[in-house]
Amino acid sequence: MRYPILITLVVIAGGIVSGCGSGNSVETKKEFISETEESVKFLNPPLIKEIYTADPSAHVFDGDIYIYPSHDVESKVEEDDSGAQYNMKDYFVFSLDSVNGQVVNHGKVLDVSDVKWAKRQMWAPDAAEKDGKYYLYFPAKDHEDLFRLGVAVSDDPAGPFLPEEAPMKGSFSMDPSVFQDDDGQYYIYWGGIWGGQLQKWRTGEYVSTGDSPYDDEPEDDEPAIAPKVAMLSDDMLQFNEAPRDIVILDKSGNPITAGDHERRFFEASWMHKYKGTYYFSYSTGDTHKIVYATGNNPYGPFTYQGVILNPVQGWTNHHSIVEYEGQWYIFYHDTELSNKNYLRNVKMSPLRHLEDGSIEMIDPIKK
Ligand code: FUB
Repeated sequence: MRYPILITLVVIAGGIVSGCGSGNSVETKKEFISETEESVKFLNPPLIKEIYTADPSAHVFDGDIYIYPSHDVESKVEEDDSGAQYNMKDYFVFSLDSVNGQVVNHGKVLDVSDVKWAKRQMWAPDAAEKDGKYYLYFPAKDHEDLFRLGVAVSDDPAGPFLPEEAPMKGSFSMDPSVFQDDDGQYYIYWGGIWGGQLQKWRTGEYVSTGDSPYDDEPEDDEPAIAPKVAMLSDDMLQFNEAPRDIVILDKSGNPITAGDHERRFFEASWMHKYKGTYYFSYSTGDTHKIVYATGNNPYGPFTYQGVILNPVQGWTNHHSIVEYEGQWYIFYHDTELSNKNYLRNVKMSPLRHLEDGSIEMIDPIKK
């Protein structure tokens, strides 16, 4: 397959649409690479080529690496500020039995038509294992067009997954990810601003003062919107407590502010633990980076540390971090195969924790 050979540095001042919004009414001007130039070399090749995949959540189950991605499709839905063009309808599961092994496609494991409460937009999922059962956590818009979090259950990491009748009680927004601490307790992290609707839940209820996803954000000098965390119930199907805010601080101990687009939380929460430290990583959205903050417990607060993954090709950046046979890896996506923001492909790369506890920054594009 051949792709247009040009590089386009797109200024986000209007009309460029992300997974979770567009820049239409946003003042910030940031560049991202939307198409491939001949001189550009990608650090890693796509793992999956037969369908478009994004937002890869990777886990090691039964000694194999399982990948739970979004399944991007061309859906003819018009692009809008809330990311309607990310109109995914189902989930597929993939696995590898070694790092350079063949990727096995286990096929479709859940379809939106099987989920009573869900209407559209099956965005970034994650999975967890407990006592031999596997749980797929996924966001979708309900029949009132509000994002909720759902759970589906299987006896096999490769699915298929049977969805619960209703979304998780009290759930809202999107991008769930589940972390198991060393004591066996599970925590769910989630949220995403703009098209992910998190800014409209600031009071604990859905309050929308306008149709734009950019309404309802704090002022630039106020603390940024916080991602959420809750302990999971023993049966893995519900929150075991009221959602808590994750506070992200700068190194002086001040909350990262809403106007600090280089560092504030946008979407794509992920938690991993290394040598007793909790690493909370996330996407900065309109500045296109995966960054991280560290803390000494699963709830935080977390102190901002730096960039893990520089911008990929395409608007969205979304990742997971997993240890496999003593080596850490980051799974992420870009748009190498399609040159379209909403048709992405999953990749993986080794990730290194340095002696001082920091993470070595990865540049996914070699210029
Ligand atoms: O795939 C749809 C959305 O795009 C995800 O939920 C976001 O994290 C972004 O990658």
